[in-house]
Amino acid sequence: MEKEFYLKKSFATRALHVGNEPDPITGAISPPIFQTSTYVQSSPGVHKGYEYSRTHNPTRSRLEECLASLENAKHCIVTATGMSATHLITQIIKRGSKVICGDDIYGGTYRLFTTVVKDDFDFTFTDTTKTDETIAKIKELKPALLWIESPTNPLLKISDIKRLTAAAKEVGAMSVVDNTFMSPYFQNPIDLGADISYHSMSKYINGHSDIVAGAIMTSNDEIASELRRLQNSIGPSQSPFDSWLVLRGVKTLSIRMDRHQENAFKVAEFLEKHPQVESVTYPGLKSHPQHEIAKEQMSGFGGMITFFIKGGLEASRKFLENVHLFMLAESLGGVESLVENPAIMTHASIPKAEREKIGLTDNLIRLSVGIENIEDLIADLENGFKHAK
Ligand code: P1T
Repeated sequence: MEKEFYLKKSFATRALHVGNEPDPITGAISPPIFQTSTYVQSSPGVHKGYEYSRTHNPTRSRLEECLASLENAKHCIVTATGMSATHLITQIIKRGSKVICGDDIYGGTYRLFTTVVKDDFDFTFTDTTKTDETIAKIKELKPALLWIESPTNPLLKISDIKRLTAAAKEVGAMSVVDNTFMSPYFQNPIDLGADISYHSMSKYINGHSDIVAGAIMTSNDEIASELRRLQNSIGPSQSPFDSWLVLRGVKTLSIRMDRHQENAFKVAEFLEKHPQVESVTYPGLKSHPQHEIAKEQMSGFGGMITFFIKGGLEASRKFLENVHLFMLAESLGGVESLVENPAIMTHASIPKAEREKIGLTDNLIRLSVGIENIEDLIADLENGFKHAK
């Protein structure tokens, strides 16, 4: 069947079929893994479009096609990790430029921006949920790059992507939305005006906690070709086997996201009523401060929840030691439920004073709600609370 046939189908069908066309040589339903570093040429410079796997690999190309279609984008560049994708994006920005970035972001992104490329750019971290204030800053500073996470990791703050990316466009800034928490199933930032939708694919897109990977989607030809040039020059390319694993994992993205969300709603409602919980944050709850924007720009609310446990760090530690289905580990977005303490684990690279300024305190617990049976999950949380009294 022609590629065009699959590209016109709905999300769940595209996730399964785009890039997954049967192998033209053998008819294999599961696409081959081109585990090769190089490609034979019939004469110097005469080849079939592939020269070296840092630059291109047919298995990776299939994945890139699939992911571009899921984000309604023209292009996708897949990288070895989410962080290497972030670094690649910074490399297309002119040195000395200003960058406006959300003040609640993944700890590794903060570390990259504040310790690795800190002398290359002039960073301003700000609460991008304050739309008017942020637009005023964009107008005043005229940055080259606007970097938003929405929802944020870990506080699940939601920014108005349409208004902020429109303001960025007006001053000629490139806008990037880290869409890791929603996946392309629940949010499409490019449709909302962003130049780039960025993903750590180590999370929902792959969904099985067995690889690390990143993806950059864009419909801007210039940005895509510059990113490809830099990908080839710097070399953060994904291995063929990992590309194949993601191509397999993404097939079930829609049903996984539906179940993550269904379970997360029930867990959030359970936590909201729990006497040992100070407060709970889930974009689907009416109590979420940006619930209205969430409803407008997302088609679902995802599987991530954060809550503040009563009793400080000690209660948090006891809770975390006594949940078992929710495994205590960094990362998120896999089929299995995970739990962690961001202040000690994923966001430890942010100085304590900075963390506390944005409300990321030691009693904050982050849940990545998996697709297990919901009664089992709630019983597991109950057991944690029982020990945290
Ligand atoms: O881990 P890596 O694939 O390199 O992706 C980095 C990254 C980027 N953006 C967001 C929103 C992320 O959550 C991450 C990785 N986050 C974790 C490992 C974590 O536990 O939060």
